[in-house]
Amino acid sequence: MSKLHNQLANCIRFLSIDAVQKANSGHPGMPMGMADVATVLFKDYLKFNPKNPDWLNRDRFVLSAGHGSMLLYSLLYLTGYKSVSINSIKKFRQLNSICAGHPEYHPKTGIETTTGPLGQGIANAVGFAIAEEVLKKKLGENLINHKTYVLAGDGCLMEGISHEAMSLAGHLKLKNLVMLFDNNKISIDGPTSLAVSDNFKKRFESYGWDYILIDGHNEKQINRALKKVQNAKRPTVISCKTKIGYGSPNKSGKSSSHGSPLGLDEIKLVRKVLNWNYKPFEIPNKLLKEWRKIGDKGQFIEKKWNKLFKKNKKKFNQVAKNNFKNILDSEKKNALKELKSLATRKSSELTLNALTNKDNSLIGGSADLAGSNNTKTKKHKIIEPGKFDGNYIHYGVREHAMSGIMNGIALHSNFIPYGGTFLIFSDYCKPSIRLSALMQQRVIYVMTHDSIGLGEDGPTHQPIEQLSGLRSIPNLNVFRPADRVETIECWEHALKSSKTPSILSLTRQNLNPIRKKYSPNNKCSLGAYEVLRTNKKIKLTIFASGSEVNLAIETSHKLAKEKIYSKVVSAPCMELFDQQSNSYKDKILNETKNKISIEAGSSDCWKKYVGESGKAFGINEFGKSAPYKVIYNYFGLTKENIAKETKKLIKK
Ligand SMILES: Cc1ncc(C[n+]2csc(CCOP(=O)(O)OP(=O)(O)O)c2C)c(N)n1
Ligand SMILES: [Mg+2]
Repeated sequence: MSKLHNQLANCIRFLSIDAVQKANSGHPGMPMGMADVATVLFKDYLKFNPKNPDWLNRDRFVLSAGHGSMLLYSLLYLTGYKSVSINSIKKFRQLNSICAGHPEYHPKTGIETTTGPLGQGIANAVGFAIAEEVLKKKLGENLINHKTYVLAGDGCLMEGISHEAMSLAGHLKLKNLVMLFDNNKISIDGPTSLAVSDNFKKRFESYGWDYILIDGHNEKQINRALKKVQNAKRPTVISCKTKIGYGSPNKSGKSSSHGSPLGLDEIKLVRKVLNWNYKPFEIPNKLLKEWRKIGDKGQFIEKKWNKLFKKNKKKFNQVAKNNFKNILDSEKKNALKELKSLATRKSSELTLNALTNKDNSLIGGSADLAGSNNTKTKKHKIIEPGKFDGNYIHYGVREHAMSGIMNGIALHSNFIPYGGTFLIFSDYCKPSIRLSALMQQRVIYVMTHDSIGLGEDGPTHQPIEQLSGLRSIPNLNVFRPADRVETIECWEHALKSSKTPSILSLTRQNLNPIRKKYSPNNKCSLGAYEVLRTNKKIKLTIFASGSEVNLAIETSHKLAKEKIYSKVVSAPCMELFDQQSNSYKDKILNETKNKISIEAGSSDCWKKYVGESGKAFGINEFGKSAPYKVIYNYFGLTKENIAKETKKLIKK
């Protein structure tokens, strides 16, 4: 091993050790163990330009083992990214430092994605690799030809999402995807042998990946492996045998170096062992210069690329151009011409049919429920193994990976991914949905069969607490449209929300149209709005969403016969309603003292609108297997029962 290599790698090691020590928390073991691999990757292979972190054709480096965040921050500082200064490293894990406990995505920083929940980064990387191939088909191989590297540890590979994501990546033959597996055989509880006896070679080869086993501290072996993957035909795992906490005489190879400061005495010993005679946070000029030279190379590569890009910029802008608003406005007019009873999943399909066009940036898919989620239209072209001239992904029964992959696709460039499953299986997507929201990514989740209205499949498939759980995730819009026009409007809002992911909660069963007159305004963007009143003067407000808006209307008419007048408020998106002006909210919420809500799911989240004196009609137990009208009846979600209960409430 060359002396220079060792010294460059030690820069990463000591920045990591010192930052964790100063913060008095963090994970030194992984950066110490993977410093050699990262040094060779950044020095000789990774194509990146710290002066323009978001350069379109850069190689993506994803730190799936997000606890080793100091590895990434050290590399960003050393190679000259403006985002990370030595001062920010000194503020590792302190309020508002870019060097947060785990990497948090911010544009133009070199932090490509938010990681920490183990395994997510692997799915993100698969998304990056898919997006790269699809964009390459649109712009040409001269322009788009980058790799995606993902650093994953034992923990990432124990997570189920790693299986889902790697299996799909192998199937699709994502040859530009490279995993650097930190094979140190240690996790928090101790040696991985406590819980794992997988044969990694067989595991990965069965997915269709190439597998290369190397000593992760041997510069030559690292180099040889990285050289080889440049011409790979399939995704590759480079399994790097490393020592966690490399260089620490008492803690290396042990879980004690995983997640706590080494301690001042031990750090002294590491400095001795690795022959590092510098103060904490000191990177000698000579080495900093070497690292900056590595970072500077990218400028020239990008400059050359830019010349080519300029000639093709028109093509790129074409891909980025989305004419959604006009398309959806005509769609609304079409819907009003037809006015028939439709499931909102079908309305969503009709909307997608209008939107789908190979030149725009939508990439659709579903987790083996294309026909049920109505996510695939006749116009879609399927993305197949090695063939990326398409815009639809069969994700297979892999909801979690689908969601993590969509995050990667959204992060990559200007693609807008959407993917379908049943709303009940949003639970299988939840960790990635949360990250879409945290990272402010425009990912659209098409979740159908959104209540007991799915009928016979029964309680295992009938969402109860899902809507209210999803609504409690910050920066996530949960849409539950009531008819075709609302479905179009919710799609429109989701597409234009460039910093917020959306859930479209859609029905299996048919719904009668509610919006029958054209309005150029997107009323769903208000979150909640009046759809009916039975008199000018009213004494009841009925809130409802999705399939229950029809029920609310029937109930309102029934009560009107008994001279109890009311208005019905369709509330397709609580989050958007909550953001409206106080005067608008006041008008909707406070016209009457008596308020009820109807939604076929947990009722708690409606209490903020109906108040203590109101009543939220919903379902707070598991569903039933039966034809859906029977189930609605069983749970008292009928106009007769709701009218009866409401009269009692008004009398009080
Ligand atoms: C989904 C998830 N579960 C649990 C954790 C807590 N956790 C953080 S690191 C870790 C062990 C990881 O082991 P490994 O990937 O081998 O990392 P190493 O100790 O080698 O650095 C665990 C369980 C987490 N971050 N994410
Ligand atoms: Mg490990």
